[in-house]
Amino acid sequence: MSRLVVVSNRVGDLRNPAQTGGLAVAVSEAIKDRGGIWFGWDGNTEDEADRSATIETIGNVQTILHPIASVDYQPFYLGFANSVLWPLFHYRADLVRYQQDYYDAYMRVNEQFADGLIPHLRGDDLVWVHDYHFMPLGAMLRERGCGAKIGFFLHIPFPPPDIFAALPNHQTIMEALLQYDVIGFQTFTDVTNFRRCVEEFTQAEVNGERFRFNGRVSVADRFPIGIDVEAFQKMASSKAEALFSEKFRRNLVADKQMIGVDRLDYSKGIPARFQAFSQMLTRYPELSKTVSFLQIAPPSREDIGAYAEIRDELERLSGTINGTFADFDWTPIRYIHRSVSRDRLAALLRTSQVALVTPMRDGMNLVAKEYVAAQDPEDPGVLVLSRFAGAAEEMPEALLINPFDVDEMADAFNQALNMPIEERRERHEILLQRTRAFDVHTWQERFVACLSDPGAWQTSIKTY
Ligand code: GDG
Repeated sequence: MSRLVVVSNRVGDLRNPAQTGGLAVAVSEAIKDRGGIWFGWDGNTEDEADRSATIETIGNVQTILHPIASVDYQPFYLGFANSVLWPLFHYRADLVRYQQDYYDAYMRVNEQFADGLIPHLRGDDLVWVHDYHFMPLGAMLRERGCGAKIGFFLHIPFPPPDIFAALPNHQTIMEALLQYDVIGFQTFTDVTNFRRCVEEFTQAEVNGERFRFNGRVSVADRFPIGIDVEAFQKMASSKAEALFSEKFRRNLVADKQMIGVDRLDYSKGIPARFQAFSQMLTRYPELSKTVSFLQIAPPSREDIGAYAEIRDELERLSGTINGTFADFDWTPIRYIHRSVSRDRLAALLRTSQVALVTPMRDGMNLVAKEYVAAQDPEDPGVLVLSRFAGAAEEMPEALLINPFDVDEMADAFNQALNMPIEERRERHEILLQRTRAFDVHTWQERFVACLSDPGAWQTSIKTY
């Protein structure tokens, strides 16, 4: 069996099951299954003359942590990755803050990673590069003579050509992506957008989802990411009772709870969700004191202006809503701006009657899947899901909403709170089946199978 070499910006903490962030959670599960090397940034920006990579072995996984110079960190990570690519790929061209030196640092860090990784690679390895931080890495490994199979998986959406064209370096990035053997996305929409960008911005020969460019053939497909359903179910049900009875029921005056769990990010649609909750209380005054809304939103990328702004906005909105609707015995919104442990999170999802997953745009959204896994199948809660989350493609039995339409959301929240038990069970059963079918193990196995033999891979793309 070929060795798996995973590359991502952050290396997950394999000893800590409570980590936050979709990629770290999912890749940790995947690499523990198979073993191999996990190569990434060591999280350090201190400059020391003799700093070199730190190598550690944890079970069947070797982690190699590579430093990034502090002069590069800001323009690479906060700059190009998170102030250019992240907003652009989430269709927010208005938030892009492009600077040439951001791009230069992005390319420099990718070169350094290629230099750092190449001595560890063997010809028969399967190299699996993750996410927007490392789009050019595969091409740079090729330039250094790497003959191994190299695949790339994008965790976030891939935008259509009109948006992608706003990136001054779009052609270089497209050509670099075509140096991978496999280019994986979360959804059909992403694959289609990518194919359209190949057609518009490169000279590649296009044959369905196969592309030939500079003598190399690559294949693109969707590999929807999932969760470890059983592990999450276990976490949700073992702690649920204890937590619920001990802490929650005592404090909670309202009968029902709605929950949102998101890194504090503008792509997640939290302000519109707050507004829709407020609108729901105005439209359906009978719900007053019967429901409270718990929003958990741990801090994320706080050094970037757009993130500081959204934090201010949420504090203002939750204050205004509580000021308007609260009573002596009822707090409508509880907004928690810090990270909660993973088992507590699982228990909170289980004890909430409705989950609000309403991103404006999201690659997949694992919280939607975690909520489904956490439910008691006899008395399951209702998932309200944005049609712009990648998860919506596989989860049409959720209550799908348009996160730009606050009125529609308010009505859907009310519908979710009042949904009869038979309908809840029916919807949940199918959602759980599909969450199992597209779990994190399937995701990993399908990607690795495709990367092992890209020429023989049958793409799963439906015809539009
Ligand atoms: C990216 C893409 C894609 C959240 N708060 C806490 C906490 N979390 C955990 C959740 C979930 C993970 O973090 C978040 O994953 P998401 O998928 O929802 O979102 P992103 O972080 O934006 O992930 C996304 C994903 O990559 C995977 O490909 O689905 O579209 O944007 O697991 O439960 N965990 C703990 N405390 C918290 O307060 N312990």
